[in-house]
Amino acid sequence: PGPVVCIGETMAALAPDPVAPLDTAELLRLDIAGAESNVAMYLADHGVPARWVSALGDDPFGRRVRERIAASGVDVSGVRTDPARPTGLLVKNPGTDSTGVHYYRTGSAASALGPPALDDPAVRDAALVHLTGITPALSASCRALVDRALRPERPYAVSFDVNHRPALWGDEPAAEILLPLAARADLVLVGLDEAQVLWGPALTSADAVRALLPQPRVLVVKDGARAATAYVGQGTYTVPAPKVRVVEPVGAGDAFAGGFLAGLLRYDDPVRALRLGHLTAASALRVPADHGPLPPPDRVRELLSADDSTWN
Ligand code: KDG
Repeated sequence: PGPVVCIGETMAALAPDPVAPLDTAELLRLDIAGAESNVAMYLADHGVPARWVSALGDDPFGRRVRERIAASGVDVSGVRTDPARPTGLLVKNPGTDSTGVHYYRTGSAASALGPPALDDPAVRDAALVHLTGITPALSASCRALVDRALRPERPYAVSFDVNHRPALWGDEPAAEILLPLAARADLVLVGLDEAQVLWGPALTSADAVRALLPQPRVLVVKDGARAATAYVGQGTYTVPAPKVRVVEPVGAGDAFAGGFLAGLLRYDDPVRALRLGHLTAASALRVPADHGPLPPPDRVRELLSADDSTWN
């Protein structure tokens, strides 16, 4: 089979180090941030061939993003350089309860992506295309790209992480646009909290989300630090999340997606896929950056085949 092709924007990211609010921070660390390339990097960590398709500016941030992702073992041959537009930038503002994000990405190279990106040979041989709800928020052309990737006659399967980013667009347009897109995907990942924000407080259980989204063959509903439930065909599988000492949560959803997809592709077993999702998310939760190191392969194998009582 072809690679998993992850399409979406990745930016340069600045975050205060040591952690402090931007009002008082003196030093900022330069990193990269992008949901879809995070998924590609975690897939590569798990040995699954992954390709990231996007556009970057012809600037130092763009070169840094490309090199960092390539160094993680992801194929970046389908990433275009746009000489007319800059690479986007994200700045993190740590607060007492949560981390705020400030985007400087309007008019970025990736925001000019559109449906023609899907005609690139880098996409045409995909076994699976991974998209997120960030992309339709970026521009009309990006929304058209996602819409076209989900056309019924597509030659690849599509996984879609709802990934609602309130800082990019309001809850209302997001709710209206993301639900029909998710309904057309083969595999959907969504947080229970995010489903409630988007589609109503009555969605208090994974089953309620499945009732709202009965179409995708695979639906994964993540209930934060508690558990994740996968609906696969007629089956329902719930796996509790391991306890983790959280350093910084951003990137954990992408890590979960990378682990889950790798598990499903490798083992065709929803429970192992959910476990690999949780284990990979834990790697992101333990570090300040979006991408953290996986446990050693022996430990991963041991946890995947543990019985239910030792798993948690
Ligand atoms: O999923 C983590 C992302 O939120 C982060 O890396 C930046 O892609 C990003 C976005 O658009 O918020």
